[in-house]
Order: sequence, then C-alpha cells, then structure tokens
Amino acid sequence: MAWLSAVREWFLLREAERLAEGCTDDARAEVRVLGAGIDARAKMAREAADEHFDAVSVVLLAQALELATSAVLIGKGELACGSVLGRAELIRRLESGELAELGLSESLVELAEIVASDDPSRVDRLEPQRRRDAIALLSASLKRVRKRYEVRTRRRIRVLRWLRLSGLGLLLLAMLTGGVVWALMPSNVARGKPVTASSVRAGTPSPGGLTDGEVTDGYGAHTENDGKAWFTVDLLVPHRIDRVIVHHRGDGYHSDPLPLALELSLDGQTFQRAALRDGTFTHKKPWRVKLGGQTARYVRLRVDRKDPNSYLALGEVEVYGKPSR
Ligand SMILES: [Ca+2]
Repeated sequence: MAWLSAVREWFLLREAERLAEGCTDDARAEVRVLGAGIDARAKMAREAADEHFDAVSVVLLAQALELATSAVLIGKGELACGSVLGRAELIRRLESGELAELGLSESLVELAEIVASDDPSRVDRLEPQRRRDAIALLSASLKRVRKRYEVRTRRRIRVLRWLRLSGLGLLLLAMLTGGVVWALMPSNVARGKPVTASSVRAGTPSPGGLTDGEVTDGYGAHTENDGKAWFTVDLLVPHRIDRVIVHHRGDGYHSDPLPLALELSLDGQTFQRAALRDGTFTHKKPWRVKLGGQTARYVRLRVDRKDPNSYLALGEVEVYGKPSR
C-alpha cells in the first residue's frame, strides 16, 4: 500500500538517508540551490493555475521538472555541479529511456517538445483542456522526481528520524495512558438503575426519570405533597462511591425541597447521612457531593424538614463509582 510506504518513509527516512549518503557536500549545496528554485516554481505554478493562467503554470512546471531532474543527477554525481540539464538533453534522455528509473510518463516527451519550442506562444495556443492535462502530468512527474533528491545531510536526517519516532512514542504513550485513565475513571453507575419514591404525583413521570440520563427543563420525578418526600436510587450491588451529582428540576421551585439530605445505605433500611444541602442549586448548577469512596448500594435524597406539605421534584441523579469487591 502506497500510503503505508509513505508513512514508513516519513518516520524512518530510509530513502532520504540513502540519497543523502551518496551525495558530496558540494553536490548537496548545489542541489539545495536547485531545490529552492524548484519549490518557488512549483508554488508559483499552483498560484498561476488558481488564477487560470494555465499556460504560465505549464511553463513554470516544465522548468521545475528540468531543475528537479538535474538535481537528481547532480546528487548522484552524474552531472557536474553548476550544470543544468538542457531541454534538448532532457528530451533525449527521456526518449532513450536513460531516465526510466524516475518512472516518468512517455507522454512527457511530446509535451517537452511543445514546451521547448522556439515559439514562446506555443503553450498559449494549446486547447484549454490540453493545458490542464499538461499541468496534471507535469505536477505528477515533478512530485515523483522531487522524492529522488535530498537536500538534508545524513546527520540532520537522523536527528529528524529520532524526533519523529520519539514523538510517535510519546503520542502512543499518551494514548495508552489516556485509555487507562479513562478505563479507571468512575462511570455514572446510577444510569438506568431503579428508583423508588415516597409517592408519585399523579400525571408525573415514573421515578425512573431520575436516572434516565436526561437533564431537561422539566423534572425527572415528582412526589406528592406527602410531608416525608424522598427518592432512593438502587445501584443493585454495593459500590465504592466517588461522588454524587444531583440536578434540580429545570422549571424553578428550587428552594422547595431544602434542606435536602443525601443519605447512603447498604441494606435499604438503615441510612446514614452523607451530606445536607441548605442553599439552592439548579439543573445547570447541580449539587455536587464528594464521597471519597464510601460504600453503599442505596442512595437516598430526602427533604429534611418537618412540613406536612413538603414534596420533592428533581431532574437527574448521577452516581460515580465502581462496584466494591
Ligand atoms: Ca432525568
């Protein structure tokens, strides 16, 4: 798979090192000069094509390809520093198959003759589609040839390889650590668990609305004015509880159930108070209670005042913890 090879090369830089290995310092300096010219022409060719100056783009790309082919040959010591392959020579080598290792298309020969014509308007007089085809062919060829010369030293390539591999290692480590942390993070164990209530006001949702995972502008559960209002979430097995988040109803009346007690139990009969809330909270600014790993199966919210008309209506209760062993 081509993309896999490209990724492998990006990290390992084997081909880059091989190219740099066979290059003298003088040749590298020369290739670097040519490389800057190639980059500039390729960039300007893209801009010219964007502006629909296709003929200009073709000429620039053809020049860049000449320079790139020269850079490859200089890097390999097959062309003297300071020389550039002339167009006639480039066409001859393309035709004779001497540049076969660059994997260039044979269509380039025909195109090179057009570009190398003595008539500078030759490219301008091509059909628009022909010019676009020429841009595509030259761009693909240039991309291929640019991979065949190297302007970096071996030392620089090795440092780059080390940096890239280290970065990859750190990324994998971070992902692994993140995955472990995520796996160890307590989840909302109240979600979908059964809820009982001191009473259910007629026409209101069943108490299960308290653990359905939804915090709405209404309420999840609502008791009658029974004077002893409570909701109990049954976690089914004892849990080490890290924290509890209580979202109030979303439609106001936030002071009605205060003070509100949060109580824990292992057997559903005997409850211990874990926290008491006097101040108002809302559905958007919920009551957050840290429990530090206290063990319980039942989590109860109870209106803690003597009032024959008291009732309880809440939006959602979240309990974060892990089953205790
Ligand atoms: Ca809810």
